[in-house]
Amino acid sequence: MNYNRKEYSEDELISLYRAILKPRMIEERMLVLLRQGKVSKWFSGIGQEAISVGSAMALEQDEYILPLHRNLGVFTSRNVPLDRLFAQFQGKKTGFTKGRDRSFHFGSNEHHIVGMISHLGPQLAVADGIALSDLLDKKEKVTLVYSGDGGASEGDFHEALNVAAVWGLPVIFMIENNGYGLSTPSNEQFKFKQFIDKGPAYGMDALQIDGNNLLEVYDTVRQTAASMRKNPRPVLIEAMTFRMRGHEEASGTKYVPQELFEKWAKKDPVENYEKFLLDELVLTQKAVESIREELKAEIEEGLQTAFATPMPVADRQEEIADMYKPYVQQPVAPASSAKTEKRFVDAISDGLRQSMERYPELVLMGQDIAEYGGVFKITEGFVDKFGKERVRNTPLCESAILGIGLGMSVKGKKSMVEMQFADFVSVGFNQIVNNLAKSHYRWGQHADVVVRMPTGAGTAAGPFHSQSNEAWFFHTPGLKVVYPSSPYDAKGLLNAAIEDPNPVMYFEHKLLYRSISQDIPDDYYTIEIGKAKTVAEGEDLSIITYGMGVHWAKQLQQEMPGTSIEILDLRSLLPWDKEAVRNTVAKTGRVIILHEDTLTGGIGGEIAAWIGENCFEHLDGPVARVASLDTAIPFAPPLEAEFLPKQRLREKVEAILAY
Ligand SMILES: Cc1ncc(C[n+]2csc(CCOP(=O)(O)OP(=O)(O)O)c2C)c(N)n1
Repeated sequence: MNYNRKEYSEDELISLYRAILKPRMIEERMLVLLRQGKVSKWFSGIGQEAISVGSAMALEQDEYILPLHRNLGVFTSRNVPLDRLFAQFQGKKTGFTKGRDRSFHFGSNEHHIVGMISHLGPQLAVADGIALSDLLDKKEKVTLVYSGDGGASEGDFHEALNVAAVWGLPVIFMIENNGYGLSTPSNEQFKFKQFIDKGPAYGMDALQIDGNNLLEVYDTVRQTAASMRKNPRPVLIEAMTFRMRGHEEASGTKYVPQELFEKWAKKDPVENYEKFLLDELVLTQKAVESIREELKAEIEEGLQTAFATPMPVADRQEEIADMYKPYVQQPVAPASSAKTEKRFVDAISDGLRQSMERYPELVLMGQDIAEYGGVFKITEGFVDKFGKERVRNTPLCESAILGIGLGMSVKGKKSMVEMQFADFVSVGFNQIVNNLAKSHYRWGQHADVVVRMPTGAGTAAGPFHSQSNEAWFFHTPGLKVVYPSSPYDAKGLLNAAIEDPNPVMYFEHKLLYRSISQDIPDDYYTIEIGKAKTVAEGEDLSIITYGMGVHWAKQLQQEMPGTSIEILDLRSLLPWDKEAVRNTVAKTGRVIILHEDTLTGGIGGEIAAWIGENCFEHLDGPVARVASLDTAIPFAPPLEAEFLPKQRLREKVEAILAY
């Protein structure tokens, strides 16, 4: 192996040696512990350490790194204390996730590391978000993120690289090409020859390096990062390497030809570097021994501390509370009584504009939201007022943009991501339910992201522009879900959602945009998330609903003047207002839960179950649900009308009243 020491001092060369030896020695110890049954799972990076170590050592300490499952060397190079690292591997509370996630699935802002989720690819866009924040704040920083050759097949890889290229984000995409994704060799994973061919296709520079040559990795990343700080842009680096052990220790290596091990053993990154330093007389055998002794003592001490720490004791309250960043909303009242009549769509726009004024750190991202103003014109004129940096047109990369939102939260920013239609959130689903929703619980990093979604049917827009998909998110702890039904609530809840540091899914019904209007305060105000509103008082029966359901219920109320119907608008679905539900059930004793979403697995099921469990003594009849048919949403208006629950509401009301 050819090492070029260039102008690097002996101290630098030796510190690199210590840095690469440490993860190797930890791993060797881990393999012993694994055989003894003291560690449950281990993803080995043996043979690939030069990439983690060389690249991590090349960056400035406060530049973020987003490692994967073979990047132990990133954590050790950033001097993560070994007792905490081992406690993390053992599920101890003194680790980085309070025992809630395993192995390398954690981040530490103190060390400027954001760890992976199991899905691999989502990590890449989070790096984009961190880099975007730095770019907006004019900090001359780079962000480094890793991908395996297998993980690079995921759509997330394409989206993250594409957005980074279009937005000129200073991200180093380090591809560790070790020839296998679990047991699948490269030729069954992708057809192209090498990853550097992909860089120019995205419009970014790409370099290929010997990933086993510590100095080559270090020097390349140093130089690349220096140039990127001055001239922000993404760069793809393909590091050629080999995984000397199985995918994880239990899975074996039978599928890998023996010759490959023999070939790559000769290129061992630790042994070769050590030999180089000995040959160059930078190190003596004695110095090697003493460094090894020192590291061994550090590792043993860390292990002892971690093993001596007891397993966590579950505290139910803490477990539930930690799903969210602690935050007590203080509802803001409008500063004056001035009001103007606004349509639903204008109320949303008004709230968004005032939140932009209030939070300079808020960035809007969505397709066609800049000069074009969004397909529903909610951000019309925003570019002139706030500039293109804060009102960002995005490529059709929903998943990446949501991941970017998380990355921006790491840097203390707020983001609002507009889905062009709620239906399209499905392509960003993973980022929402696995990354944004779970991040605070896992390692204490909140996701300060609002996802706005034009939702609902009634416009003859067919199966993919009409869906009600709030139940997908209702079922996901860590998210908040709000769904206003009036211009007043739309503005107040949007402001509240943006203020809240947690991820909030904000549903806005398209059919309401231009069909309803109301006098609403001109000033900024917020409405408490989690509080329902009684929109009509009644005695005979309660309709618990939200969104368009509120309007259907109101219409029915007018059509049945002899019946006293109470209408409770939930407004927030997660959390939902159990107290208000209890009160209305206690008052009328007869309940219908109405929603536009399809019946099975809808929110009505949960609320009905809760009422059955908690308000049984108040009930004078069965808890009924009225919802859309369990089908996709049809296009033709007569079919759509049959799909929607509106026409079935009266019949159900009469049945429950007659019970
Ligand atoms: C979305 C998803 N699919 C599958 C897996 C299972 N899995 C974990 S690692 C891995 C192989 C990854 O290969 P590569 O990206 O080349 O990284 P390497 O393990 O070689 O370092 C697979 C299939 C996963 N974690 N996430």
